[in-house]
Amino acid sequence: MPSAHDMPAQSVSPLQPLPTHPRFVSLEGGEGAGKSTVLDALRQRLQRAGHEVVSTREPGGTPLAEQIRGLLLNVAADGRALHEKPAAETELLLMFAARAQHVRETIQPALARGAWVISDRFTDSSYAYQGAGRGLDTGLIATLERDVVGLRPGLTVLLDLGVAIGRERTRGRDLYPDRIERERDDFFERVRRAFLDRAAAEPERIRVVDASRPLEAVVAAAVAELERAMQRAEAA
Ligand code: Z5A
Repeated sequence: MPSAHDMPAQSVSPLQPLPTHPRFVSLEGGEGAGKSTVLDALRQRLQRAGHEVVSTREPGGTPLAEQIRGLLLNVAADGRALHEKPAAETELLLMFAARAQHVRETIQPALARGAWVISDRFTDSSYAYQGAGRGLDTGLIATLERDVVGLRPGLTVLLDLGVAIGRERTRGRDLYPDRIERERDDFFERVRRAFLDRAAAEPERIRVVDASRPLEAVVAAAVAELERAMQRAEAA
């Protein structure tokens, strides 16, 4: 009988079904799409209905994961790099190291006690940025997702926005953009395409909201998606 080492590596499809949780919501999209404002509106809608809500973000969401976020994104006060550029694989593994901690320390305990969790980004971002953006193998990302995370949100609101509009909205916000924001437009075009492809493959979970509209319209569309998710969670 062949040992595990003799066997071909198992390929995991990035679109394979994983368990979803009805009270777990993620927000995805490019920069300037309005995730911060939408997250706040979703949190308020849930709180009005009497729910406990944990709002969190990735990379981050625990003290250790926030430190990893700093390693991944921060630049020095004068805009210079703090260390050598991480290899794409390093970047991916640090994203998943932060996520492993986030899931175990923040997300799972909150879901277990009956709270709703809203996360500004989750694993779909790794497929989009490290997979499509950096060109890493999506089979590897799927393996990490299955073995390290093992959970998908019940609802992902994808705030879809053209790259140029996103840049325009965030222009002048930070003196120095973070390490990933410094990428070129073709990187962000690939990221956007990957998010839309994932939404087309999982239309029930990933709901696309046109984020080029006025903020009130974007918020209203996202809240409508949340209300459907609240009904599903009641029925579950
Ligand atoms: N990343 C990764 O590579 N892999 C991963 O697995 C994960 C993350 C989890 C950090 O994310 C980076 O990590 C991110 C992906 C990578 N890098 N990039 N680029 P982040 O979420 O912290 O960074 P971000 O996406 O760049 O955040 P953002 O630019 O702050 O986006 P936002 O929260 O969607 O934008 P906002 O702050 O709500 O809005 C920005 C401005 O636009 C603000 O002035 C708003 O008033 C304005 N705005 C927003 N919506 C509208 C509308 N509809 N009309 C007019 N003005 C608007």
